[in-house]
Amino acid sequence: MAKGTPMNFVHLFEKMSEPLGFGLRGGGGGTGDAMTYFYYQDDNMMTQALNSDTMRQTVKMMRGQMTRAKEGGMNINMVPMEMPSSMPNLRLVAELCPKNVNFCYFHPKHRQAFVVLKTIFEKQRNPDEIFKMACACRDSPMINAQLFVYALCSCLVTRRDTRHIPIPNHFEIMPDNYCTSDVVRQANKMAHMPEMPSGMAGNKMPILIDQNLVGRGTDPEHRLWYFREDILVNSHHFHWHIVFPICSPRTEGQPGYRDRRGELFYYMHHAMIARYDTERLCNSLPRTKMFDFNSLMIEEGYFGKLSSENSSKQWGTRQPFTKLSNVQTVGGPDAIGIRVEELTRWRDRILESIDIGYYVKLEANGTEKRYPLKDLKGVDVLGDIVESASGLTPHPSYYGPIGFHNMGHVLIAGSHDPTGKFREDLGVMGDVSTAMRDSAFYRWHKYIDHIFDVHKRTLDPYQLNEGEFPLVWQGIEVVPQSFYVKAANTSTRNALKTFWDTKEVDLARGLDFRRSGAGVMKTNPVVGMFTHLNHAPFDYFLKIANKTGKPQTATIRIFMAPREDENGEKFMMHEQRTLFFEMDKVSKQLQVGENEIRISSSESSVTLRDENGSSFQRLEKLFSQARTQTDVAQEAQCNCGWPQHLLLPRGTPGGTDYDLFVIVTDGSKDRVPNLERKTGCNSALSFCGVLNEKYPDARPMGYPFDRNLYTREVITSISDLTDPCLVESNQVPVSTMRTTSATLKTLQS
Ligand SMILES: [Cu+2]
Repeated sequence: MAKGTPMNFVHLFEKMSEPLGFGLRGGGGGTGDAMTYFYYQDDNMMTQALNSDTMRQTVKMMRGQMTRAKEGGMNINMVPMEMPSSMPNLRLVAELCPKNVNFCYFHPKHRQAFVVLKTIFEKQRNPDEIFKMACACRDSPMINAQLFVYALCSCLVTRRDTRHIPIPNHFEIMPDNYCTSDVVRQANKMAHMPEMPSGMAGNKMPILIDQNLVGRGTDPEHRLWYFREDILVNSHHFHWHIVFPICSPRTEGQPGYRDRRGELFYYMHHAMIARYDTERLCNSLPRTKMFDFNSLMIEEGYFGKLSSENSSKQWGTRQPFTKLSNVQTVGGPDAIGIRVEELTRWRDRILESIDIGYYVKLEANGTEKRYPLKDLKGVDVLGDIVESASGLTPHPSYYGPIGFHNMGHVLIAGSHDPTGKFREDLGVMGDVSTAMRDSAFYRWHKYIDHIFDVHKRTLDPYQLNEGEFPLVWQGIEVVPQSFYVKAANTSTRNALKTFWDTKEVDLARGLDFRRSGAGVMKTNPVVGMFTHLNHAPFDYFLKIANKTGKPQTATIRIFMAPREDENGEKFMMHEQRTLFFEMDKVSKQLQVGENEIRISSSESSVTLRDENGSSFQRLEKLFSQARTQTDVAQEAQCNCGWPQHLLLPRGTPGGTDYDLFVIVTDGSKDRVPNLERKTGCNSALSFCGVLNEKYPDARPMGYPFDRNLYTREVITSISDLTDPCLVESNQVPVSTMRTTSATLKTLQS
């Protein structure tokens, strides 16, 4: 019987442009481990799934070959593909997002297709039924392969009964969304080369994924290439959006409901902007300018050199100083029609709602009602209004049925060919896995963040001892001067080091179906190597005095921000507040008296625990070693989390000062009732929450920097309170990067 086991699901994501019956899948566990072969149980299903005679012949031939190989003693898992009990009509999906176009998550029609397909998967009764449906859809001439990946991933990570199923790295499933076209071409070539005898590196040297090549040093903006083009930054953004999809229901208790989703949209994106601005400052660049609604101009250009394997077309590019105009493409059923005027109208309504402190909701009976925005839940509703999709926004026609934020993405993504005259594809701003490569992303999100800040400024500032969330916890204090950081194997306090590092990824799992003779039996890895920023791991140390006379549970919240602005002036508190980004949040038991605390940077609440955790190879290894399916689930990650290697900003060769801030709050008040701690998904809690559970912190996200602080007497500047933390960078200049990578390559061979 067709089984929806984690391993079978993982193999569905391999070689997306190749029909399932074309060859073996998996096999990364080790020599002799079972590989998987999917076969059609009846010819009728195959006829529906594959629309060409050649494909059907190939699949039949392969099935014979695999059966003989298994009889000959080869360790092959034969997995049948069965027809689902009822097969939906997929024509609507095909019309909204045809099979061979480049799927873009923000494209209004593609998003509708995503919702339809995800709903089809969601309606299935159990994992086995989802698996059957996924097999029937995957190769269908009606289903776009990229869309399939988004919809199935999103279904698997949001359902309760599939939370044990790990999702492989998106950059391995679709490397063409993360690597330039020349890398993909080289990888394809390499996949077809014969294996060399062991000991001869020859043609299996890693392919250099050089993201630095998207621009030149003559453009100051290019200094930030290592941040924007980082593979894990972009895959984090993809995973966040599929964990919190646009079609989540608004009502608590409904399947797929995500607690405080709108607020997390604000908070996670706010943290990315604060982090990016911090990175800009240490690269001698001013903070990002927000999108200008008067000029409608995007000053920065972007030429990403990405092309889509699925559509065989380049992603759209954009000249500097491109002015936004209406995107009204003509042609196929997936044509777009949106106007700048609508964008400004929705923006005005959102800002007006914030000013008057009420939002408008369209009730089920068709009447409109006002609800307060100036309360604790306001930011959550505002997040849904701003990001928005018709199911989430309280009033689709008033605040925009496709959403203010989403619409900005499309207008920017279509700005290079707004009428479709040149049949250009959307630019990278059109999709969640590519948008962060483009400077325009930060400009647009700075505006989005500004809207939330306008709202947050309408709320009462946090005060020392009064209000709902006082800053002081009576009887508990961080011992003065006791808080510092120290890198491993050093004795210097508050001095951290960053450096360039490299990471390898397997590109073979996402390559197309032209397998070589040997490749039919087994796909050998094609290793790509990319350069990224990294830092020496470090620990936070602090002492907390508990004078309450009884043990307590504390939440320790650690934040970091740049100390000086672009002119070298020390930030005033009201400005620096928005630049603080979370470094960690941990719960600790406090005994009576003084408590010495040590927290490791590698277990940060904002980062992925293990950056290699969800590679196909790693998952296969886990499957082959695991005694039960749950073993895998406990190890598996959801890939939602900021990359650990970008936890720290780059700093400068001479060192840059940062402010590190810690606040300790009462854990008994931060605790969320009925939180189930068992989770199959070991994501970064602060940015991704716990799957299908309450967000694990009762305070507003970003506390205490999300609102103004009561500043009259005590806290005029955070830097008066803390020792600065110096981040030193011993990186080589960017111009010698290629040499560095080449040296590493030689060392490895
Ligand atoms: Cu986003």
